[in-house]
Amino acid sequence: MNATSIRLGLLALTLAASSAASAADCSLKVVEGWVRMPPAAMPMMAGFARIENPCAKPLTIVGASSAAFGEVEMHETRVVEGVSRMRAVPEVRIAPGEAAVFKPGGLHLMLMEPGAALKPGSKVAIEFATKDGGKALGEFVVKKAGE
Ligand SMILES: [Cu+2]
Repeated sequence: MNATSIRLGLLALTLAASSAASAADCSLKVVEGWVRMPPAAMPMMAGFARIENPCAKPLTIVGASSAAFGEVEMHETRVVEGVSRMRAVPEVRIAPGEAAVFKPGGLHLMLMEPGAALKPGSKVAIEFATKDGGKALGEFVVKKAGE
């Protein structure tokens, strides 16, 4: 092996390392997060947010979790034959430069088994996991229903 091939080998290694780092640096951005507090104490509540994908590749949310809740699921509300129903959504794929909007009447986070009693104005953190092993943390403000 001569000196030139060693240098080329090092250059290739450096390039591979830097592209891996930039891929890991890019993750979903969670904005405008809020939790809807039900009018009466309930074992579950709903969370909403806008989740943006600023990365160059599609990202797929495969789950969410929070220390404030026993379990977090992704759900979608749909009106079927005049009746509003919701179903669990195992994955949400977001194209590069696009956003998934979790909002009342559509996609939402189902927040089960709240731990401490939540008060309007308090904040909870919810973390999203993507298929590529990435994570994104979002801040959610608790609001009263109807606000
Ligand atoms: Cu639901």
